[in-house]
Amino acid sequence: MQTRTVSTSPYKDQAPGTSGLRKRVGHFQQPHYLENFTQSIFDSLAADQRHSLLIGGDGRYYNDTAIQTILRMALGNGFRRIVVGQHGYLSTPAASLLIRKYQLDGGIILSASHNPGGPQGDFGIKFNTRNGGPAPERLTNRIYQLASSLEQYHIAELDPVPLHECATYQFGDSRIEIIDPVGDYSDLMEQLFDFELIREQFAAGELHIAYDAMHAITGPYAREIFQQRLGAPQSSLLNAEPLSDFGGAHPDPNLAHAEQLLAIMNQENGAPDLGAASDGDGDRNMILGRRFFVTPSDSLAVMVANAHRIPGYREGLLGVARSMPTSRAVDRVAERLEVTSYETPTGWKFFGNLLDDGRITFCGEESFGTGSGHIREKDGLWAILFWLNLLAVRRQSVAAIVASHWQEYGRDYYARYDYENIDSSIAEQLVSDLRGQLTELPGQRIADFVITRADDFCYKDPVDGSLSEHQGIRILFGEQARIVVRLSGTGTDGATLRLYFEQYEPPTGQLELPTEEFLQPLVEVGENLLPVCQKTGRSGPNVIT
Ligand code: VG1
Ligand code: CO
Repeated sequence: MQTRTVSTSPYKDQAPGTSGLRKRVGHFQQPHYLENFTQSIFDSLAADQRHSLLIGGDGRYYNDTAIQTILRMALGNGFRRIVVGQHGYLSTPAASLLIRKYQLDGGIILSASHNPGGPQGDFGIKFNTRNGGPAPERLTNRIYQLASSLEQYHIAELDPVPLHECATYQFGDSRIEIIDPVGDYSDLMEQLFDFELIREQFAAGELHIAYDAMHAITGPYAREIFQQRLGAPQSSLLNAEPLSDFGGAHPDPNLAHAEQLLAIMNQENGAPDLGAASDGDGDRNMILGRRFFVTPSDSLAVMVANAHRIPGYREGLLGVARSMPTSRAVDRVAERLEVTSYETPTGWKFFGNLLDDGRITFCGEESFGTGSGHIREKDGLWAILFWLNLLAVRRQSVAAIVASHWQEYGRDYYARYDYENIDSSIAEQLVSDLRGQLTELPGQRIADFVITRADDFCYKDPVDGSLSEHQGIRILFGEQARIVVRLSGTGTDGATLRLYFEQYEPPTGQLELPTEEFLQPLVEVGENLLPVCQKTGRSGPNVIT
């Protein structure tokens, strides 16, 4: 095996965002673009962390080509053990598990998550460290710095390695292992949840699920888990065949994009008990009951409140964490359970230290992300199995479980407004104008709301002391309500402005109103503070979740 060192010149735009480097496919196809970023990842690692590597992706367009390049570069950079998912497939949660289970130095996951795929779509690359979690900011900053001045990369001369069968190939001192991407993950799920109980209820026709893999990576996992191991009928799975363009759709499990599933769950008669979907790389989840949507923030709170009913979590909880824009519903449960609730910036990388340090058991984000200490990524199928297990134990509907939760803790009405692809300079101006008013806002009254606090969220990691500043603007209206404003770090076109609205209603209040109606006055306050429509000429957000 020959290795070549290739001269290159740096790209200045290789800054990882909330979850890795994401660009249009065409952008990645520029000469040396992928190679430069990959070399920068390798160069960012200490010498003793460059022995073993996991590689896989969500099967989107360009996955195959990129994997072959990264494989050759891993060999060219002296990695001794390289583990690859069969067909190049690995969901993000499975990748996290395998890094941990096989004690690898890290992993490269090829995915742009919920962004559309195909030749005109998006591609992405992220690096996870030894603990199985996304590279922390310290490392992503270093990767960016290295990429900005990179002059060469190393690559082995090699024919494409066949990925369609599980096999081992030896090249000099290095070994490439093509492994089953599904088995270990399914085994872990079987340890955490009561598969026997779910299987019995499926067999008796007492429990039904509709699961939409959205033509993304979780199809093969769902077949193994729901069909093979739990005995659900084939008809419970939708779009379970991974396609490189996700069938032309948006693999984003929310009310705007999972139309087919929504139609099934909204049927007058015969809808399944649980409707669920995952995103492109399998780390997100959406939970639906019959004509009922569970907000991800409520889902996290309900899961924490019911953890003692699930085999993997019977021993009790260490603590919980939520990203700052996630509603405060889980804080109420944590308080009742007398455990700490941490508030972190957006992005799973901030949960890693809390999990590693034994401070939390569960964590989640409003963006359809929920997870626990079983791995170091959010985990779509895990969350769905948790709910399935809960339905089997409580023998109640999703809606009834959530309603009883609200009756006990009150309800945090919640909505996120996304204004996608707006002119970057307008978006930045809007945010900086608001930032400029932060000191004068407290004490001001807008309609029925009095601002008690306004700040730019800054997080000090309690484990390593690192500081992350400017993580989003919080406008607090006492304990009653909150508006959060931040710019997305995962988009590939212009800027996406996110506005998060949340208002609390106590158990004695009105718990069953439509979210839109209940939040309308607060949304108007938002438009008053941040005149997005006025400044962009839009009539409203593109997506409301
Ligand atoms: C979005 C979500 C964030 C999530 C991130 C990655 O980031 O808001 O909560 O962690 O996507 O999820 P942003 O910066 O666009 O708001 V995934 O499934 O795309 O890895
Ligand atoms: Co994702």
